[in-house]
Amino acid sequence: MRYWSILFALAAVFSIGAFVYAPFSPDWWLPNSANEPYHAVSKFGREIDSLFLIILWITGIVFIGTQIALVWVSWKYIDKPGSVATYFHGSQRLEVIWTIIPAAILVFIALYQMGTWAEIKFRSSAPKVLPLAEVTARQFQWVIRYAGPDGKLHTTDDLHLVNDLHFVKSAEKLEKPALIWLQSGDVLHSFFLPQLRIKQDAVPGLKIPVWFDCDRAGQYELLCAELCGWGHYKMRSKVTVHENQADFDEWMQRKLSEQNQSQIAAVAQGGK
Ligand SMILES: [Cu+2]
Repeated sequence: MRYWSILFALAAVFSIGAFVYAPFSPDWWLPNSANEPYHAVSKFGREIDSLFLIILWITGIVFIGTQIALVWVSWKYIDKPGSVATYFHGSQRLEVIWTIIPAAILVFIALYQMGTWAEIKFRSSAPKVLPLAEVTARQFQWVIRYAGPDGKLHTTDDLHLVNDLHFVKSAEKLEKPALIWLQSGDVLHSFFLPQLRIKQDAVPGLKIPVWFDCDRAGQYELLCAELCGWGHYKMRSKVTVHENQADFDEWMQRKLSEQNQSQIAAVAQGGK
């Protein structure tokens, strides 16, 4: 019955519509921040998004072609009384063609993304700056140890915070991306900054450099993207991107004096 091929065509039209709409409305399917719904707020983010979009275009075109072919076949080869099916043993030429084309597309994507991958992941591309902080993932929080005013980690002026990541926005060509060292205190976790398109596993026994940039000051999110136990969801944390270094330093001073006071209080209570 043609009724079925029409119903099938409707499903195809709706899904093709979703594909056609997606590239024009990235806010609909990419995790962008509220103050910038249409664009990624980091240089790395924009590069990752352009890779997403290329893959979306390729899969979209193939998908639309396949849907049109399916609808056409189900319309044309409708069951008619008296018609007899013919059987054949497949076509080696077709098999070769539809193996080579996807293989060529995969090779193209692999080569095309190499520059972005190298820039975001190769250790040799890590910014030559002192690390902002050491981030330790554990069930179920991010323990963040900031280098403090002397800029060095593991000294007495370090600032210890939980689930609260701060760094300075990167100005055009002036400032380098922020660098952290990522490690895990127990199981596998994954350091995920969705609005900045950064994701890196925290692996027990390894210290991994992670660098990221953001060109809009504001509030963002840090999540754990690796199911690490019952409290996995609790690892949702705040990210604050400061407008400039002075702003960041002022915040750091405030937090340090809070930390010193709580230490003094702890010592005084312990002494009684
Ligand atoms: Cu986790």
